[in-house]
Amino acid sequence: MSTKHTKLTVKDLQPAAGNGLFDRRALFKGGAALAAAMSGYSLSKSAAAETLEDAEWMITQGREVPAYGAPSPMETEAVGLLKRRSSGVIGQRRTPHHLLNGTVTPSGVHFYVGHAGLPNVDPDQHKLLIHGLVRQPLIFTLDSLTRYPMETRMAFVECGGNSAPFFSPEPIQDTVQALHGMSSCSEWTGVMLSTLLEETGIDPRAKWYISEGCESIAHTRSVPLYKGLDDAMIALYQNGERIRPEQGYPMRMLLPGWEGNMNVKWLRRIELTEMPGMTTGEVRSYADVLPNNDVMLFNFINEVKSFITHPSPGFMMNGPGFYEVSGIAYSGRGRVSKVMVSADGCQTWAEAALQEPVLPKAFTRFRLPWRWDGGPAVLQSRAWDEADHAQPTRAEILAWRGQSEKVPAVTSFPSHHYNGPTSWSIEPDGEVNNVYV
Ligand SMILES: Nc1nc2c(c(=O)[nH]1)N[C@H]1C(S)=C(S)[C@@H](COP(=O)(O)O)O[C@H]1N2
Ligand SMILES: [Mo]
Repeated sequence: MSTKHTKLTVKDLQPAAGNGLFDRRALFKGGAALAAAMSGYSLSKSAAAETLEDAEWMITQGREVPAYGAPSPMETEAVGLLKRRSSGVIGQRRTPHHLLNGTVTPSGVHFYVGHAGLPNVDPDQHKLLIHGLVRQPLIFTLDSLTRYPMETRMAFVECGGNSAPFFSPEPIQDTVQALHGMSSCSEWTGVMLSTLLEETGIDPRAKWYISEGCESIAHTRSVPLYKGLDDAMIALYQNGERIRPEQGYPMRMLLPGWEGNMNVKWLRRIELTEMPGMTTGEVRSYADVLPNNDVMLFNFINEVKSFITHPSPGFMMNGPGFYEVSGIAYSGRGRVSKVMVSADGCQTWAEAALQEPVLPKAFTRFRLPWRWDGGPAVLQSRAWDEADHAQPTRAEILAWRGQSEKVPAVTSFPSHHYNGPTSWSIEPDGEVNNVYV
């Protein structure tokens, strides 16, 4: 064990909140010594006490290295959850947040939502047209786009339907993958839309633009032009390699922090307009009907959200002692500024450590040391962003979003834009459940 850590004992540490949460600074001071002190056992046994046994893989030749690598074949669990549409086409894949750590979603388990399967786009034939209220309509090939200056940034993409199970009157028992898995974060590289609009010029009457995909159903969404000139990107690369077919190969509209549905994949056409197109995605699927029957038509920003991934449903706690509580926070308005965690069902709170770098409109990993006493506990996180928006309580979001009687009974509860909290109960037998507090 490293000797550079100060030896800490439990009584040196100030609990920051009820039911065993410790000050976040303890993470940086204590390290492994802290874990050992809190769990009441030594993390590494002395070498004299036990010898390591030879395993099969230590005495045989290793297997061949694939030209394109894949996760360990032992990681059979770390796969996306698939959901089929009635047509038989896979319509969704969800990210297994409970099996991941850090802030980047591996491309192979980036969530996927589509309505007509994956088009087999030939990059040499694919073209992007920018037209409408521009001075000079232009057509770009992949090759011509690659000659423009590019930018790289981290950004999450989240479906407006993510986390909808939390509107259910009774908590739905499932993994964080099933409940929050339609949100993922990648490093994206591409050409800023503003760069291309400098080339085409903009007619002063243009206030919106419409993006269209090239798959059989030609998915279409309207975007206010100010977003297009701010941080919209024609993304060509994802986590360093060409964007995956599921994410829109060979190019997608990336709108950092804005509703997934607007991030049009397999992008082929951008039309500058005076008015929005009033497409299915904006007037039907992603419009929220409020209890007073008002309809929120243009609800673009993914508001601040957080959820705990470790521990979470599916985990079995392995006895009382030290655990790291950790999870993901993000906001479509910018950086996450603070995450508070409770272990006693919101009676007391401790501030979590935010893993640096904290980037705008990207996943932020939060962590907090916790000593579980073996009794019942309820973990919940709550995040704030730099625009000073707080994640609402469940009561607040239900009061505001509720259920209109005029909503056709697709589901018995609202199904989009839930950014309230998530609470996990820890049962004395070690089971983790979804609960409402
Ligand atoms: N062309 C096209 N773009 C699309 C879609 C689609 O079906 N076709 N689905 C949208 C929806 S509903 C979401 S949530 C996001 C999901 O992005 P991802 O699959 O890369 O995670 O893509 C959006 N862009
Ligand atoms: Mo979506």
